[in-house]
Amino acid sequence: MDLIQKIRNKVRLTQEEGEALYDLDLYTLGELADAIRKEKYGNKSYFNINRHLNPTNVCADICKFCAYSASRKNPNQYTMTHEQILDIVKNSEQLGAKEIHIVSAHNPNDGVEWYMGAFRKIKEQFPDLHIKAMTAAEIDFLTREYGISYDDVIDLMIESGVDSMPGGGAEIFDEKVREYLCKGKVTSEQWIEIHQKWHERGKQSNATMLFGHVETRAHRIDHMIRLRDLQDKTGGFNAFIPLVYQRDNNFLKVKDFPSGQEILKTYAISRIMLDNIPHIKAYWVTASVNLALIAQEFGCDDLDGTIEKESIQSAAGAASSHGMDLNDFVALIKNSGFQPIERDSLYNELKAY
Ligand code: V47
Repeated sequence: MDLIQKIRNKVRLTQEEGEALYDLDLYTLGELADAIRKEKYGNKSYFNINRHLNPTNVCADICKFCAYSASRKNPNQYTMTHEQILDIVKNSEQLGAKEIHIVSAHNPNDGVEWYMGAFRKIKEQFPDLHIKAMTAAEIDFLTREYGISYDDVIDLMIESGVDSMPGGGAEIFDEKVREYLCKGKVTSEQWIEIHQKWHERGKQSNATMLFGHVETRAHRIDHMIRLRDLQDKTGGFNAFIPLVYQRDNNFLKVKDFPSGQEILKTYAISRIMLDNIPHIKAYWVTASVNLALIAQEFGCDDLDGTIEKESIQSAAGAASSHGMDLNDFVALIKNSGFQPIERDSLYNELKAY
């Protein structure tokens, strides 16, 4: 059976076949991915009303691609107090946010309680708000810094009100590339182990892949297959989010950035390879809004959310520091031919626009 026939017949693809997908032309790939997307979701395009909150940029780890953490390129350190965090959350909740997505740098100064206390206080004051917080990289950092186990941190997160985990810190799983990008941070095996533990507690999470820097296409396929293997065991991933590398203000030297075509191919291939992860997210922050809207026709069914403010990718050049107006977002999705569906963080449908 040839590759295209296999995809139409829903036969699972191998590493070699995944790599060969990149040799197909963009429109063929788009059609194949779009057919899968349409069968699952028809014309629906999901988003949520959320707020990204990044409470500290003080980081004990050094990732070459990161422009967010305080360093000699970004000397402006900050760490929010719980009161400052609560003020932001209160304001976002009043503006309609249903999810608060909290990702911090790996701050060695404030202890586990600074992280957990913030979650507890948010949950006490805003019990209906979904807290998506703590990447596997942050969890690993806390265990290294404070000598506690993954299980302990995960149990503390649940006790403190964290509802789901974001997909950050995955970067690229290939060990050599990972060592070059972010030596010393959570390893690929550990990232997988942490998500497995989280899923085993009946909880859901997302998974990202940072691409468009020094990795090869084969590394991307390998990354997807490692996630697919875990998903076979646990079923706990909601969404896969290919993050397009943003190039400004960091320490990674990259010559060739991916073209729009390469980005769209990667979205479509994600949809085809990840036959067991329900949602593929075109994260408009790193793809650009225009390309994210087109990505809806290349296998993506989710655009993340209105975000309100974002500090990690915008530090590296993304135009996301002030999020997106809800009415504009809805109009853009509609005008691109899709039906905007506001969802909650676990993909229950809340409102069709
Ligand atoms: O893991 C850092 C990435 C991630 C850069 O789970 C960069 O729904 C591009 O994980 N260029 C954090 N990316 C953000 C994240 C995320 C975003 C949206 C939705 C979800 C979700 C998760 O940001 C990090 C890292 O891979 N990042 N620097 C950069 N220069």
